[in-house]
Amino acid sequence: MNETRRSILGALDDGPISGPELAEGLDISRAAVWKHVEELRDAGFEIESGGDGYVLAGVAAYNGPAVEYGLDAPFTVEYYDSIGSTNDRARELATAGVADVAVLADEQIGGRGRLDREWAAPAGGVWLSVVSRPSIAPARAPLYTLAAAVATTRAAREAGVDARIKWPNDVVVPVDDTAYRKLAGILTEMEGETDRVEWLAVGIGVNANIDTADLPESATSVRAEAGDVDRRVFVQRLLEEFDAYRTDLDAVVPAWREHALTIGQRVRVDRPSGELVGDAVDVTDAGALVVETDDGRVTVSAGDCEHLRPV
Ligand code: BT5
Repeated sequence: MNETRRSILGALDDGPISGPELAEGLDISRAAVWKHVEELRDAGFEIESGGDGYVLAGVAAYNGPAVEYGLDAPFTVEYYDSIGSTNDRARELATAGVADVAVLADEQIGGRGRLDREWAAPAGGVWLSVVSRPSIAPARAPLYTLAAAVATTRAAREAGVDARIKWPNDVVVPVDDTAYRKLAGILTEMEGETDRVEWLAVGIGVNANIDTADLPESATSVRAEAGDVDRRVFVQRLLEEFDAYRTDLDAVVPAWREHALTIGQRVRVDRPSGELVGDAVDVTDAGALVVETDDGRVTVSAGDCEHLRPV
């Protein structure tokens, strides 16, 4: 956001404040104050002018400045009404050297899941990709995916949804003991060398204010579970939680376990090296799933996991 407009919003926080006071405080003309206020109004900030001056009555918009305003995390937000994939844009920014940017869109027309699967991303969802440049070893990178799952789960639970985590990257809502519907998915992409991550782009897709008719059959949405959510506040909470965990990676797995649906379930895991069936018993400190099989314990660091009915 433009620095002057950010300062005006800051002053309005402690408001009401008059136009002349704003002009003097920011060392700009009264006409310039008026112009900035109009632009903020156009961006969805409900600025009222009364006898005592300007007051910020609310923020109705869902866009970059609106999400940045009041956000307690160090991200700038790049917003699109429609984009191919926020992860593609995040990769571009990451390759150009940018850090701590969140790319946000109302709709994606080329949304991607893992392994180039399609991701349905109609208008009304939360489609978000966050670029970080952490100094961590690549082996710790999966913790970023788990951190995103925890952050998404927390934001969804605050919105009234019974969200749980299915290893490694799905946020789901249980239907019964073994069945679930997918609320959100996470796609982490990275660049790095053997001992150092250069950047991580964590893509988070949440079916927020969407009818389930517009989603794959196995999906659910915040709308279907709990009614529509204020996406601006939802994204802020998600980014704040994600930031808290990415800066405290040791706290990620304990928080993940708290919300995990997978531990204790009979699972089938599809790995690059073959299929595995057994009981999921734990998640390691690095985020790998520990499965008790007929042939002993196996630790799986990546794969697709399906919860099975108990035998
Ligand atoms: C994922 O892949 O779950 C990762 C999804 C990541 C999406 C975000 S949105 C922001 C960012 N930009 C992108 O382009 N992507 C990221 P995976 O585990 O492979 O699951 C994909 C499977 O989920 C598909 O094959 C469908 O079966 C199902 N699916 C597709 N769209 C869905 C949706 N909106 N809700 C629930 N399930 C969906």
